[in-house]
Amino acid sequence: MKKALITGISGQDGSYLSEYLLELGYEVHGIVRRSSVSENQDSRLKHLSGKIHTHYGDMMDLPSLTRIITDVQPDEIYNLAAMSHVRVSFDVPAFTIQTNGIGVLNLLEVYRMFAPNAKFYQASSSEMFGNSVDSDGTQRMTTPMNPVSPYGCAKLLAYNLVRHYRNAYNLHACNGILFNHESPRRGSNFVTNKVVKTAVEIKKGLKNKLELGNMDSSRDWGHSKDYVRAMHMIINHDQPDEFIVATGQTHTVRDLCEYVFNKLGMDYKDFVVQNPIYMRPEELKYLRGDSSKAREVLGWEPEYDFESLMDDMIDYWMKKL
Ligand code: F7E
Repeated sequence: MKKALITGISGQDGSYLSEYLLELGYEVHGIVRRSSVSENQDSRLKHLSGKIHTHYGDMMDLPSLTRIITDVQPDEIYNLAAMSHVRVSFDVPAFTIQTNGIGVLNLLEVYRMFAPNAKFYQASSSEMFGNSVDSDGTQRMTTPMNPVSPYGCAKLLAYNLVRHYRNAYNLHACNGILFNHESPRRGSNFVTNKVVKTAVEIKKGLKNKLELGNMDSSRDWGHSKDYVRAMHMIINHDQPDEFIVATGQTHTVRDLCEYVFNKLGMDYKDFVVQNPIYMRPEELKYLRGDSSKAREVLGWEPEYDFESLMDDMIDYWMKKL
């Protein structure tokens, strides 16, 4: 039985990846941080209770990482832990660089010293591209990386550290450059789930407006379930390498509102107002990823498109609220 260790197991991707690896017969371990509201530590993992093993730890706590990796001796390490909110990273830039950058250095050091035969996956991000776009309106492996947020800068540091550790110490360490991926389990302060949840609340008479920031930015939105399958394919490819995971479709935040409100029989223009508190000091304006390498080399294909992703999220909130 293969053993996987997932940092950030309590997040959206951590919970879906756990389910997927359990289905494949893995023994699944994960690192969780202590929270004063203990229910928040494992709210996305409740249904997996008794099936996975969780350990208290933190990316900034080298002794905890050393203890867990030494005890578990994983075959595969998935580093999904991060301060993942781009706008919040402007408020807590040092914390973001520490956790998303130096934290990865900590994990890589423990990995190379205590479990060098394991395979390592790093959750890299399309935010690393910043506002670089090729002339055909796409980001691909050769597109320059010029991040425009503390989050993007930290992710680029981690991305480069993973490549460096692979070459310097001959480790099986790889990067998945994942574009935005969503689901009903997405935090409701990310734009997709915020729009869907609030639109359903408006439909049900629980709210009367939706406050947003920049509605002109475009994102390439896929489903987290499809993207955790890609993580497993990337880490298990013969050669440790870098892969972009994206749908190749892009939509603006305005398109997103239009689709979701229409689906619920409403016009978004009657309810959406702009609030500058949701604007970012520097905005990444446009993302559309070329994932042809992952499709050709790994055989990865997404099952969801933009519409079926949004429908899944709408169904969830219609039943839940
Ligand atoms: O924003 C705009 C906002 O916060 C998307 C993370 O998973 O993907 C995610 O980062 C867009 C931006 O995601 C609101 O300005 C407008 O242009 O959902 P988001 P993100 O910043 O793209 C990347 C790949 C990651 O790696 C990250 O970890 O939507 N927007 N109004 C808004 N965004 C939010 N959150 N809230 C608004 O009210």
